[in-house]
Formats: sequence, C-alpha cells, structure tokens
Amino acid sequence: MGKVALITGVTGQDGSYLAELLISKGYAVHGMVRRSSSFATGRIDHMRRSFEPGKQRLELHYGDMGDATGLRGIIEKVQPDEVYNLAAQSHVRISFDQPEYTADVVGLGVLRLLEAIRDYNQRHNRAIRFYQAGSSEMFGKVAEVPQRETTPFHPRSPYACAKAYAHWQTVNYREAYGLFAVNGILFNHESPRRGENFVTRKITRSAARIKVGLQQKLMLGNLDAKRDWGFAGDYVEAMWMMMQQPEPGDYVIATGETHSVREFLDLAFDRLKLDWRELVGVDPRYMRPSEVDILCGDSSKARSLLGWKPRVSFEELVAMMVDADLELAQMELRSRGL
Ligand code: NAP
Ligand code: G4F
Repeated sequence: MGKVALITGVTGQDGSYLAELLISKGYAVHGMVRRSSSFATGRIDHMRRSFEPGKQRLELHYGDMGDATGLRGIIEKVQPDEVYNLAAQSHVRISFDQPEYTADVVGLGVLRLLEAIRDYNQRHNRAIRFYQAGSSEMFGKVAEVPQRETTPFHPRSPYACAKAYAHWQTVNYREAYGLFAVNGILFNHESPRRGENFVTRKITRSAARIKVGLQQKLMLGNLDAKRDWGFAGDYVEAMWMMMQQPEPGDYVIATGETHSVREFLDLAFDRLKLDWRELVGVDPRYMRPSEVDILCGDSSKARSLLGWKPRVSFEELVAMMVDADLELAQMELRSRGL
C-alpha cells in the first residue's frame, strides 16, 4: 500500500505542484478545498480527471482552516500518513486590510490542525507527520544577510506575525508531544501558476498582455524591494524531503541569490523586447505600511542534510513565466476574435 497524504491549500500554486509530485511517487493524495461560488480548481483539474475508471488520483474534501470540527472530520476520514499544511491567506499586502482574518486562518488555523492530529494520533496510536508552510517573511526586518534557521524573526506584517505564531506552535507540538512536525521556511517561489496579484506574475502577465495589445500600462508599488526568488516546482520537492527524514526539523529553502523588483522587470520586459521604463508606473496603493526590504536565504542545512538544491535559475524562471503568459495572452486575443 502506498502512503496517504492530505494537502490543505491544494488549489494554490504550491498545492498543485505538490499533489503532482506525490501522485508521481505513488501516494493517494487528498486535498482540502474551500466552498466558493465559482470553481477554484483550475490548477488541479488535470489530476482529478480519472484516466482509469474508478481510480481517481486526487480526492477533494470541503473544509476550512477556520473550522476545527471540519478539520477533525477530514483527518478521521482520510487517515493520512502525512499532512502538508499549505492553506493560507498568503498575500502580505492584503493581510494589512484583513489582519484578524489572516491571523485566524494562518495562525490559529495551524493550531486547530495540530490539535486534530495530536488527538487522532493519541486515540489511534498513529504517528501522522505534519509539514507547516513557513515563510521567509518571518525574518522581516532582517537581523543578518543571508538569513538561516537561527536568524531571529522580526515580522513586518499581520501575515508574517501569524506565520511566526504558526512556526512556534509547530515547534512546540514537536517538543511537547513528540509529533513529527517540520517547518519549511521557504523563500519566495514562483511559477506560471503563481497567483496573478503577486509581483512576479503581475509583471509577466502584464508584460505579455502589453506585448499583444491587450493592456497599456502596469502599475506597481515598491520597485526597490529585493527577494530571493526560486521555482515552486523545486520547492515542493524540499517539502517532501523534509517529511522523509528520520528526525523532524526546520529548514530554510532558498536559492541564495537576491534580486530587486527592477531586475525582474528588466529581464521580463527585455524578453519581449519592451522597455519597462516607458510602460510601468508607481501607484502608492501597492505600497505596504511596513516593508521587508531584502530577503536572501542560506539553505546550507537543506543542501547538506536533505540533498536538496534548486534546479531552475532566476533567468530561467523569468523566461518560463514570460513565455507561459505570452501564450495565455495570445489565447485571450484569439478568444476575443482579435
Ligand atoms: P496560494 O497560491 O495563495 O494558495 C493558498 C491556498 O490556501 C489556496 O488553495 C487557498 O484556497 C487556500 N486557502 C486560503 N484560505 C483558506 C482557508 N481559510 N481554509 C482553507 N484553505 C484556504 O499560496 P502558495 O503560494 O501556494 O503558498 C502555499 C503556502 O506556502 C501558503 O501557506 C503560503 O503562505 C506559504 N508560502 C508561500 C511562499 C511563496 O513564495 N509562494 C513562500 C513561503 C511560504 P483558494 O484557492 O480557495 O483561495
Ligand atoms: O510578490 P509579493 O506580493 O510577495 P511577498 O510579499 O514577498 O510575499 C510572498 O512571499 C512570501 C515569502 O517571502 C510568502 F510567504 C508570501 O505568502 C508570498 O508568497 O511582493 C514581493 C515584493 C514586495 O516587496 C512588494 O512590496 O514586491 C513588491 N511589490 C512592488 N509592487 C509588489 C508590487 N508586490 C505586489 N504583490 N504587487 C505590486 O504591485
């Protein structure tokens, strides 16, 4: 029998890549989805279509990080070996508009899930393993460059504060109850599946739409911020690797390179032979009340203990995203009969 995994946030960028990875490894994969008025399963529909009758590769369950009873019900039903908690209100700027909701889902939601797992393990004499999607945003106003597992946290947004709470609850469940619980402290990772209101995807999507004449201008916020950007497909491998170790621990996952938003613009617009300086404006609406100026990760621990390393370079990542968005823009053009 293969292993059983439960992924919360399966409809998101990382959830979709992780589900693909686990299915390729022979797992039975279950995903938790929120009820919404329109379908949110665009990133995972290809895994739900059953090619062999009766053999669905990905099974979905309705649930929400705000609903402890529902979380317990899903754990009882799925009886997973591994739980990957990827669900979050994951947009930093929006967390300033919805601080309480973000704290509830991103912070308390993790406590609800940890309690459900602890209780299930105890009653059934099981040892479900738990992965928490931690974030480099927790380093915030950074104490050192590059940031590693021992760098102190100084979170700068409601989102980052909630992630820091979730991080320490995960550590505490490991120490207090012996739960196999790991924190992946992942730096920014992107892909053609990235949400359209994160800066990388906003840039590649807009550049492509400008190129084909569907859009005139792109408005952004802080162009000086620096991030350590990797490819999401590489990062979900690290999640799985952490869960296969003999002992649980916390790991920084990063490329070790940092680039500004301006550098991202340079590469993305150059690929389409456009000059972003003529096409991009700054709108204060996209600025944050407190900003994280620079993130750059030291993933030596993951590289030596897990044998993990990123495969896709910054330049390849930008090219991959621009090319995918150009294809989408051309499709949009065709669908409008233009
Ligand atoms: P994402 O694309 O925004 O996906 C978030 C997922 O969480 C979606 O499936 C979303 O469902 C679900 N979700 C949101 N609120 C929920 C709730 N109340 N109950 C249940 N599910 C809920 O995020 P991502 O980029 O894949 O990131 C995955 C995780 O890694 C997140 O926890 C994020 O904070 C963390 N992280 C991401 C990065 C990064 O650079 N991508 C870096 C560090 C950490 P809907 O589809 O219905 O909205
Ligand atoms: O793409 P972003 O919104 O990502 P951010 O804030 O770094 O957060 C992402 O990475 C975290 C890991 O470090 C995750 F935990 C989190 O869930 C999320 O996936 O913004 C990147 C930078 C920021 O400095 C922002 O101020 O780009 C700057 N920026 C400039 N103009 C913009 C824009 N960001 C967005 N979203 N939209 C803009 O127009």
